[in-house]
Amino acid sequence: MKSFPAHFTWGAATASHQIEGAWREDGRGPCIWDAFAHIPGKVYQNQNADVACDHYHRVEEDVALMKAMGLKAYRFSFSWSRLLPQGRGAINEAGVAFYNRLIDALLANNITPWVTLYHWDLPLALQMEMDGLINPEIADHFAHYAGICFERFGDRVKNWITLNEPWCSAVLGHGIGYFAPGRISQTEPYLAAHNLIRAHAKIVDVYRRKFQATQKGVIGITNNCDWREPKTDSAADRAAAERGLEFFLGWFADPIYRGDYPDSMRSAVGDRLPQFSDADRALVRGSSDFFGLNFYGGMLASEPSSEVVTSTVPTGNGGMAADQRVELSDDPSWEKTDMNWNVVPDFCRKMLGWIDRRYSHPAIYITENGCALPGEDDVAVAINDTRRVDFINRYLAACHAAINEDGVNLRGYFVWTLMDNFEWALGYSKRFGLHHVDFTTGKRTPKASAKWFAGVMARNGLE
Ligand code: PNW
Repeated sequence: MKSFPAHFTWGAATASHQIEGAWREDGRGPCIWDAFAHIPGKVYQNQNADVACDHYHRVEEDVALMKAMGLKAYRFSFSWSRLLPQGRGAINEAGVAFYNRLIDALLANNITPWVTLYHWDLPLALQMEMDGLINPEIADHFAHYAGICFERFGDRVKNWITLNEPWCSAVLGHGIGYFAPGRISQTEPYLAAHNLIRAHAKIVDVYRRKFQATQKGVIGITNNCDWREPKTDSAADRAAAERGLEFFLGWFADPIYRGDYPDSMRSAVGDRLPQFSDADRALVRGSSDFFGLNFYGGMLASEPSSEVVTSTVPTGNGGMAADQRVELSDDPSWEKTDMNWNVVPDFCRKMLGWIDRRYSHPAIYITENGCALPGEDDVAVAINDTRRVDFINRYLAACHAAINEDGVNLRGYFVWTLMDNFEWALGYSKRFGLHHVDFTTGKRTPKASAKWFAGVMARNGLE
């Protein structure tokens, strides 16, 4: 048996926009993903999250699913425009009541809530009135919204994540237009990223100054990164892999843990990369109590053989490809998920080691890991998801090795995701859930992986 440390956090994750539905009920305001999904051609088969898993009307049932599998922690996000329909101004008390019901139900069942304040569903009013994330003033609106959340929920919520995957908001939302708000630019991703980092720091500052001493919680940020493995042992390919990691994770984590963007980005991006003011730098540096990581896969990296052009499809998660100049490829022997993402558990261990070294041994939580598998529309196929069990088992074995052999301070692991849901631009066509959802009837059915993961949590280890 591979045992995990005592007090290791075991959980599952979701996000408001992907599960809640009830998009115009009880005073919820529209968000940028509502607007984006309603533009024909932006989402697979013009699907949208108007209903999604209808979690808004099924909270008690969904907490019962968690209880049935012995879930210890549940990571979910608040819909900003359900709490503040215009992003600022009046509070929607019906939205507060909804999250109170959810939080109280979790606590009544001994499930620890982990709340993400922002998982991509920016209130549409803030996009229309002030251009959303590319306006520096957005950071103050984030801080104001967060302060209301701490005030209303911080007596019971002790684990806060400011932002989910700002890389996606920057690159997919403002670089290639694949995600809301659908903008295409070589400049705006750096502005959006910069303002998100500033927003994160301002949120943490509010928490630390006004709430942390009395509420006694922790607060951090979740970033995503795919591993970059040098394709050959050449110095050029090793440098390309390192540059790839700096453009992916260093972009967001270096300012927080080291005080500025990586040098490789400064030299490649030049004037398009914003500077931190002294005041901002002071707030940003040290602004995370833990290191949240969403880990899904990786690719081989090499020095490009010719000029790199930027494409508008998210192949290989290249991100700002022309600036970073890294050629990405797959090893043909790799198994792939339904997302076409590579199944590379060894790379999870390498990623954890890289973070451990570069950022001086932080407490790390894997806040998402999981896989979409083909054929799971059919519930009979979905309930026999032995490939998902194998996937999670292998990634957890890699985590176990990182902890025990490499000394990495990994404190928890959340599966993405509790149940099949709205997978952004891919609509309902990709299923990551531990539970199958029939999107016609709303019926939830546990997959084999839910039962297997229940055992892992119960014994705090792998058999
Ligand atoms: C993460 N890409 O997102 C998110 O945090 C989840 O909301 C999402 O459902 C999950 O992973 C599975 O996709 C990503 O195309 C979505 O590069 C897409 C990409 C990266 C991350």
